[in-house]
Amino acid sequence: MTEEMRRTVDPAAEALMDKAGDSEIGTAYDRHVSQGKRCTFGEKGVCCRICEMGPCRISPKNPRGICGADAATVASRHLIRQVAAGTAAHADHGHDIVKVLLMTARGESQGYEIKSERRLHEVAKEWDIETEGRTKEAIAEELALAAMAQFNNLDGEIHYPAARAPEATVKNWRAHGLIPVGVEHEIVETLHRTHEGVDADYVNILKHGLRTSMGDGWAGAMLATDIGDILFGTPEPVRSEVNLGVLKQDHVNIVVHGHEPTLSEMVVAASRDPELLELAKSKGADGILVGGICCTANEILMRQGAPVVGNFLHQELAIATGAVDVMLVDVQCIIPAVIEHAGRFHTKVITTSKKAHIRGAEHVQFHEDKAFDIAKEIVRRAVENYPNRGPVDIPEHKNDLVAGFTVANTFTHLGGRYRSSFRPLNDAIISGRLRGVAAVIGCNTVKKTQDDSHLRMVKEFLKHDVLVIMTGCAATACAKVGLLQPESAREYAGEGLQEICEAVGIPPVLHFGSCVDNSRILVALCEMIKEGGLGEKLSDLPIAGAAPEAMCEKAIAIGFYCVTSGAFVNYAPVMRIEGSDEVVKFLTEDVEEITGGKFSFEEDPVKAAHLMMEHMERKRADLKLRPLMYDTPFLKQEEKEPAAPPPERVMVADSDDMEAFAGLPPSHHCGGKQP
Ligand code: NFS
Repeated sequence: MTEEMRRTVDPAAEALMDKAGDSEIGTAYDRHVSQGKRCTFGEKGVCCRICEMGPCRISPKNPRGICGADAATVASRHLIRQVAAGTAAHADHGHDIVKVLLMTARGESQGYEIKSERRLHEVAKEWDIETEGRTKEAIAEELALAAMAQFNNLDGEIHYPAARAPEATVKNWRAHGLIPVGVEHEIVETLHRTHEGVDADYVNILKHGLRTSMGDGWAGAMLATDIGDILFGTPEPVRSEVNLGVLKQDHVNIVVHGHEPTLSEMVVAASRDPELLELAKSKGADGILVGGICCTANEILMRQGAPVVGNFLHQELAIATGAVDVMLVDVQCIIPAVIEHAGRFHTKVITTSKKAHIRGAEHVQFHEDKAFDIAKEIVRRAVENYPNRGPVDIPEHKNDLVAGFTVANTFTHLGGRYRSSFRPLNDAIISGRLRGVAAVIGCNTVKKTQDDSHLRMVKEFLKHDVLVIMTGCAATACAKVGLLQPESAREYAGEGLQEICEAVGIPPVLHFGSCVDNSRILVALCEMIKEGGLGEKLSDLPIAGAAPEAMCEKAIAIGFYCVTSGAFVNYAPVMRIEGSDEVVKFLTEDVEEITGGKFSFEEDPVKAAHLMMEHMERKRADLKLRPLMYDTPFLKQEEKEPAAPPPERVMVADSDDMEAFAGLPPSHHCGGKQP
């Protein structure tokens, strides 16, 4: 089968795609093409690689593996291993930030301080930590130790679910045993349960996946956000710029790429060091620019207003500008191919984490007790590399954006009152001005046209009076076309949403930060229930979530904890589960009985938006809310949708091994397109 697909809708990316592709390694899209058609068993989640007697390939002809495991057992085991890996990534990130707080409280770190004492006090109170008459260091030390224990607790419950979620939701979680005892315990148990010869009941396996993912959203990620806010300051709305055009020809350009704010915050500070600025001048540069790629970009954007160079699929393209003097990476979403691209230009790739070396990169080991010195050393290497640049090719494209929204600041300034309250949001939903809220999050993937699904889905929501909250690469995609500016409400939003945006002074698309900041969205939902009028459980809310261009295991874990928290989540491309009807049915139907949330796997972003809005309508009806003030009926699933944008590139995939899989239904009710 030949699949034609345009690679990107971003003109800046388009401008560099061929230049980056014209190399031995090519771009991720080129490598996607040369990988050809993937093994259908792997793609559908029924290639079992758990034990050494296999691998076993489950099909209608061979419905059992050597051990007797069926398709549901195989697919669910592999899936929850992915959930565990995604949870581990966010947990390890959270753990490292907690460690910096502990070291800072004890005076053992370098360059860090407790920037938000207010947030420290707020969080400490939630943890029943005495604040009266104590130094911020003493409070921070106690909080850090309590937070640290969340990771390796062996009994009880992680702290945040009961502390923050509505009572009725907590009761339901407890009834189904869905609150982790500790983050690491559930990850370890996932690996044990899915080991050869242990858990073989797909329902029991998937329920453990739900529980494990809670250690991400309601512990690892939530701690990363809270402790990050304490250490680096709570974000406030901030203006900045986005896309490859933010790189500057006459500046030293440092691109920070990865996830953890601990190093990138220091690099931003070091880039302002007078001695280094002087050195840059002596090399002929007008200044030092620090821009970000991937979620680290969102961290320094939210708190420092640093420009965003791009999202996941921009990492190779940024190097192809020839203007990146150092690409500094820590952990996650860093593709090893950047090394080959850097080799064609003067760019130095510097790895900094003991967990993430890449052969061919320079390695500067990061240590929290020497953080500022290390950051300065890295900035110095960038400055010294500036004179080595060859021809530079920076696309002109960039756009303005507003970011920095949080639970505390989004609805603070309404009606002259300066206190955080979700009343305006709840009233807007109850009165029918807003249909609901959609969280659109997650990655870019070569299986989709870069940014296209994010943009089409979000525009569909705006048109139909749905307020959109975004994080991660999804937020960057929408920022690139100007959707994160207040002015975009006039162009894209329905009347009701426009009224809200004008009254509150917010864009129709709110940037809530990096992927760990999806925890801010969970807390916002809790606040909506607390505010009253929208039900008792998180699953009562007329809200939905989506990851329309999902790529990594973290996105699977996020999807899982959102569904466990009661949300309807559209996840595309479909997870590797289609080899088992039972697993698909559990995730798209049966799980709703347990958590109130469920998945859909619709590939078309506009149709997916319709499914999500249908869900909001059902919740509105259950809550007996007024009809929408400005009714803008959306097309139903079965109605014809406008065609996708015209194909420009040819992506080839053959279907040779489809026959080997003959007998399995080609497409399940999850709407996934089959190879
Ligand atoms: Ni999150 Fe995937 Fe990566 Fe961030 Fe971007 S790809 S799930 S958005 S950078 S983690």
